[in-house]
Amino acid sequence: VTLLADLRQAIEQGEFVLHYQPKVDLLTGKVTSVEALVRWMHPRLGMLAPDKFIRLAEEGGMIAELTEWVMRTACLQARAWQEADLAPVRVAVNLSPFHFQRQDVKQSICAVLGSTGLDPALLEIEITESALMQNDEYTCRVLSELRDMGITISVDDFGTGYSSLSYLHRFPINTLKIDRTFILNMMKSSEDQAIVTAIIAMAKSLKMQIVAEGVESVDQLETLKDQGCHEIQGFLVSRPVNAERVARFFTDED
Ligand code: G
Ligand code: G
Ligand code: NA
Ligand code: MN
Repeated sequence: VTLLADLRQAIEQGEFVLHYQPKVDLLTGKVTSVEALVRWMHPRLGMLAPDKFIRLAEEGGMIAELTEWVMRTACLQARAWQEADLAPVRVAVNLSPFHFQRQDVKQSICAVLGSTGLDPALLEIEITESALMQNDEYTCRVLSELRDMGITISVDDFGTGYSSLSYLHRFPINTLKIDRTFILNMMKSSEDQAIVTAIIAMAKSLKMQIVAEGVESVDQLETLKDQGCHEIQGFLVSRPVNAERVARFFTDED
């Protein structure tokens, strides 16, 4: 059988788990949000990363179902953390552009919030810069409605698309996440360093929060802090880990 047939079954049988990666505020050291990253526990192939099956789910017309599972699981987890009296932390879910372009995307998000009872202020959605540009009027309207509900809107992999300043400011965006390729190259390439500096300055002038992805070293952290970057995410803080382990980053102990 093909992986596509397996995936159909996996969705019915719930063979997925979520790992979470924290985003940390550089001034306070506190976790602001955790990004939910899906993994497929394949019965024969073991744990598969999303690059092995998200495209397949998109092409096979299963992405909405998979995303609904991800949202529901992430929202239930965020509620559980909230009820455990941990410091409030948002959960961030990646939305595929295929899913986002559906007419019922807002309804599906509302349905998940309704059934899980999560405060919308504790939900964040991440959409890629390239997804923003597709069908921009529809995208802008849906994002505005979601933001009016109190949901946080983040733009993922920023810097890899081609949005201009004038374009970006029309969208109700809270946060830009600088793509990790720029962070990776920043210490050895002055061009990449210049791009990071420019993105931070631009985000600040647009009153957006800025997150650097893929931060692996203290040198990167220090440079980003000097430039006024607000938050970091990456292996330096933590790899994506299960719900229990990520909660250690926002318990008040020690
Ligand atoms: O850690 P990692 O290998 O999980 O993530 C690889 C890529 O898969 C990232 O670009 C991430 O945004 C994407 N991804 C992870 N989880 C999801 C998900 O639930 N939905 C979608 N659409 N993409 C995801
Ligand atoms: O595109 P998205 O930003 O959602 O991608 C998240 C992906 O990046 C996941 O595959 C995650 O495991 C990976 N990732 C997260 N932090 C780091 C890091 O510090 N270094 C590297 N190389 N990859 C990272
Ligand atoms: Na992401
Ligand atoms: Mn990203």
